[in-house]
Amino acid sequence: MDEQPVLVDKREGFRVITLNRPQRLNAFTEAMHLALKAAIAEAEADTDCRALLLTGAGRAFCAGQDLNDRLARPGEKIVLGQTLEDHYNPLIRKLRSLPFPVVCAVNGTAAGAGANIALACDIVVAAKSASFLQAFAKIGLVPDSGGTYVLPRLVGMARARALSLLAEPVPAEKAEAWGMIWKCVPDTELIETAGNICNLFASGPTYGYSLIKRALDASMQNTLDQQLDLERDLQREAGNHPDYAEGVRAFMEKRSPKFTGRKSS
Ligand code: T3D
Repeated sequence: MDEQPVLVDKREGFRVITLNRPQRLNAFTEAMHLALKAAIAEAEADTDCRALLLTGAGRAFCAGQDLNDRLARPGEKIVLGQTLEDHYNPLIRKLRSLPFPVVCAVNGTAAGAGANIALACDIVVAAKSASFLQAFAKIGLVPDSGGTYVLPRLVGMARARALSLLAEPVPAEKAEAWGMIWKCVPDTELIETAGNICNLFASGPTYGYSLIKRALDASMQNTLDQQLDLERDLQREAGNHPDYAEGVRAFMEKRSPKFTGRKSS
């Protein structure tokens, strides 16, 4: 049994969550799901936490579902769907709806649900040696954890279809060139780059960030008219928050703003 399937490191203004089953390329077991859920819930409950950095231990980010838990005995049927309902789907919804940004530092292979968990994060930075693999078709499954939703929107339908059907890995540099991720960096710079982004978020206008997340997520299915209305409503909310007044005051006074974080939201 794993001692700690997920590690949590509390930094100034953000937390680093590391998937920690390196011997199985950080593949998900029930225990790892529960540990990750608890770690994210604790981060959300801590109003000093203004960003998350998600990464993996060892040479992979995450190889998706642990297939050792899925090996059927002769004649036995494995009934899938429940793990998505209980764990993967709530995880994706949670990552998208957290009231602060989530940065994913993809340190190596991100396969199956592991790839789509990475792509659900707000900013994805990948090491040059990393790759993204929609591994599902290799074992007769359908991309899950939001893959069929997010992939066509990130890379277009032609690439989404080929990646899903052929299950070919996308190296990090190509993922960046295709607009699948924010940035590919040398391996040695990955954690520093992702940490710097989290440091920026840790002193940024957290409430405004949460509204940006909401606006961009809604734009995936809204018409232009609906989106214009939403922007108006969210801008109203942003303008009523003390961070807006502070941002403008700091600009006029030619100094760095002191945003309030989550405590006054
Ligand atoms: O409820 C449900 O089940 C539905 C939900 C589904 C969600 C999913 O994620 S389904 C997709 C599951 N994931 C995969 O199909 C990926 C399987 N892994 C691979 O294809 C390859 O391991 C990689 C491409 C990710 C990496 O290849 P490579 O050559 O770098 O490493 P490797 O030698 O294959 O793996 C290293 C070890 O990790 C190895 O163990 P060993 O031989 O050293 O004892 C391998 O078996 C283990 N490992 C890798 N992925 C998994 C795994 N063990 C269990 N489950 C895995 N997913």
